Amino acid sequence: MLDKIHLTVQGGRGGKGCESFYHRKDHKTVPNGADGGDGGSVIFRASHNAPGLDRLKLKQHLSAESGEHGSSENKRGRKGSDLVVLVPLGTSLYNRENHLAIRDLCNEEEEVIVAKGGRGGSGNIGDKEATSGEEGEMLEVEAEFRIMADVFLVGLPSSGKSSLLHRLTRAHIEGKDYPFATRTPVIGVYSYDDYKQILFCELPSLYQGSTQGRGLGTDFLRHLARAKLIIFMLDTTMKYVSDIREGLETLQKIVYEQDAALRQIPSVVAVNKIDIASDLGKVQADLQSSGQLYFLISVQTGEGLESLMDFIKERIENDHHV
Ligand SMILES: Nc1nc2c(ncn2[C@@H]2O[C@H](COP(=O)(O)OP(=O)(O)OP(=O)(O)O)[C@@H](O)[C@H]2O)c(=O)[nH]1
Ligand SMILES: [Mg+2]
Repeated sequence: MLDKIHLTVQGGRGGKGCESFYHRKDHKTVPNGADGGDGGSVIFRASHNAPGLDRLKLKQHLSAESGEHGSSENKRGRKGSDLVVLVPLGTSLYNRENHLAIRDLCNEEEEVIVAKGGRGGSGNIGDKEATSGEEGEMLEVEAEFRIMADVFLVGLPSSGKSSLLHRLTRAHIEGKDYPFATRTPVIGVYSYDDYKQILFCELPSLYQGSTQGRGLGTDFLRHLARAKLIIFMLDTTMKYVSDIREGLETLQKIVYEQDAALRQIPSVVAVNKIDIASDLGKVQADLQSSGQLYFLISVQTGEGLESLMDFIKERIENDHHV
């Protein structure tokens, strides 16, 4: 999935104002050229139904319709139609020239005018001078899509992220007995109390080699920017790390080195597979010395999941910063 694209967007040109005269019977000439129509604007609108940004990659130049020229006999030119570009919720737009953010489109139907159409020119009616229409705005835009989810699962290979997501959300994924099975982010919806929902997202696994581009790399961590809670997930098998502390440090180092601002996002640690732990005492001691909030769970037996979920619900329901 392509998550970042560059586009040139251009508002429509304003139509020309008309210069024309009406010859009255008394031989006087009266100006009757009308104004040109305004050019259409390019508008980006967030929609659940929008296809991915990939589709826009095919049309790198997006322009709205120009306004029609004015004509004689006071006939104004028609306004050019706006071009409405549908993008997925969670799309951020930036101006590539000055690197300023244009808007984060995070709500259904939210929209922003990115390139305004040019104003139509004046006609010579009323003895005005006839003018040509203005050019529409032209802008180089970067559109970046980041998944909108509440809770992100970030963890070691085969720690049980897919299994947890499957158990909580019945998303059509299954735990696989080989590492890095999840190659792209996966979303699942957890529904409870009849109408409440929490959106979970599993990101591909991380381990020490990820920062050197091994495994599946780290690019997908961009999606964490709008997370309300990050769950750092490990397990008791120690396949990829020598102990829990090292595992946790590895995960957090990779995530926070990618973007230091991610430290502001609340996080919690979940250590899975306690059903097969060989030394749970050591795991607990390591976690306690890390000073971080943690949960011991087994996705397989269900142990510890209720406490973890109570914590997550409480956290998400009380999250008031947008
Ligand atoms: N014993 C035990 N096995 C588990 C538990 N949870 C998951 N597993 C197994 O661990 C393996 C990996 O599980 P996944 O859910 O695919 O792990 P993941 O973190 O999504 O792994 P990748 O995305 O492939 O890196 C699977 O064979 C699961 O059946 C658990 O609580 N106990
Ligand atoms: Mg997985």
